Amino acid sequence: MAGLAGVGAAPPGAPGPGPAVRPLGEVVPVPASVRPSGAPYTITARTRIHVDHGAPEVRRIGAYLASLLRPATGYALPVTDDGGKGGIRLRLSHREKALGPEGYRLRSGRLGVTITARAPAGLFHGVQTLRQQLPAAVERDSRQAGPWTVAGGTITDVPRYGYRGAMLDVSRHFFTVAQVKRWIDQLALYKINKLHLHLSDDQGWRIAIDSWPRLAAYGGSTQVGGGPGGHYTKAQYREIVSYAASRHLEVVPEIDMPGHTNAALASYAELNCDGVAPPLYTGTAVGFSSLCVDKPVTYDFVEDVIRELAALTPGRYLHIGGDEAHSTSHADYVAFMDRVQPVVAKYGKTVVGWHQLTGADPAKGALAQYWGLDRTGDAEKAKVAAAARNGTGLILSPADRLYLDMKYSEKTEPGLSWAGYVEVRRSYDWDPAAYLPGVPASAVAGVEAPLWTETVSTGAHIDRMAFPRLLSAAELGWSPAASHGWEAYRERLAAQGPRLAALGIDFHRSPQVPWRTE
Ligand code: TNX
Repeated sequence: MAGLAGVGAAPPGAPGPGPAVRPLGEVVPVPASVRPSGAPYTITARTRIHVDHGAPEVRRIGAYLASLLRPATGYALPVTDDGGKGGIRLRLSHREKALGPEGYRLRSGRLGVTITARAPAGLFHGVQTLRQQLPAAVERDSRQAGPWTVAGGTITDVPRYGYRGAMLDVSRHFFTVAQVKRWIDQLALYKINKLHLHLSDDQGWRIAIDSWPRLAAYGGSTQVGGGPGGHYTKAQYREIVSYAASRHLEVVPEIDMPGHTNAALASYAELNCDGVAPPLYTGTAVGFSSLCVDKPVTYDFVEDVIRELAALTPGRYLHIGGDEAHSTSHADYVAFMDRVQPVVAKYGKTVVGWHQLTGADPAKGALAQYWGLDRTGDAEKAKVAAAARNGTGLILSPADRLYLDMKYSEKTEPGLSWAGYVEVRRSYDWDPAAYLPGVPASAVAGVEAPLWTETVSTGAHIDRMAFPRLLSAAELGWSPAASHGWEAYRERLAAQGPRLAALGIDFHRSPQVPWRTE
């Protein structure tokens, strides 16, 4: 990429007024086009944030930007729509068709920085780029020394894929609303736009369902290892959804079925084929539970859950799981999916399922989430590819690339290793468009990095497992294929180290990355 060679860089260790100016485009994910030119812009005590007149979404993004910059700069940074030149400007322009729903242009020069987008999400992503152009100290929550300088030039940026997701499994271990909000803020910094929440599994049911109250009250009362578990009330869940929306993320809720359902089966005896409720489960085995595919009550249950969840979901997708249904016969699995997918459509949502769904008949418009490995057999890959050629979109989450719960190496904790060890280079160095043979590029909706939590039980664990591998998923999902290259990536990643540290994220200091200090 042009222009990354040390714009304004001071010699290492040189005394100076403050941190060197970060070269334009030294951000993750790398922008589609970077043209350094002209003088830089320095944010000062007099800087104002100008937003379009009469555009509440733009004003909200302006206020969000101000709240990011105020603590460390100590500046007032008023947000204003009363005109005036210079400073930071956020503007929507419906004529900028090429920027699409998420793209933006950032122009920086002596007098100011202007971010232009066609839609609010683009402005929000442009704000993340502006943030990353500033010194890492801007992330600290107390006043720091400046200067707060942004290199001069123009970035024009649009995402490669519309689906750029991260998953949090709140079932194996429960995480609080505050922990989920922190996760959302971390995802937003890297332009992730989907938050997939794995809300139910054998070990816990985490969302209140009014028509089946024991699901959360009893089915949510424990977790892996036997802790107290927990669940979200509907009000708490709405709070998560609206916080995500404020960060331009769409929540994709998952109720995993027909397998991974012990928490539900334990809560209601009638859901079991033999009418006997099993005990709650706090281990980590998979594949032992199944809803009773022949019982009418199963479909009352499924419809009630989908109806209530759809009502909590402004987003387009509802994930119905469908993985590892080892205790369901193939015929039952197909019959179950044939009945359940239309219910999702009835409540206005689009089906997402784990890629085993391609072994049944995916509904029109459904997305299948591939979680196989490089070494997954050709027959299974071919089944997924055939579905893709038939119109099923794919979300790629190869377990030996993007599973954030895999250990980095033999020596790192926590984590599993059934898909192998996944160091940073492995998570980054592959191409979603070429990953599965026989899949048309247009069938790839995007990528997602799932964080399963059998071994992940604290906020510090989340930080260490997701960072820095989450950034691989972010860059694979956003940046153009032509920009892909490990050597340049690891330098840009290295520059994120001080930022992550300033955010209080205790990330994995991978030996593959020449981490910088600032
Ligand atoms: C496989 S991926 C699972 C999960 C586990 C995960 C652990 C998938 C759809 N199923 O149930 O938590 O591996 O890595």
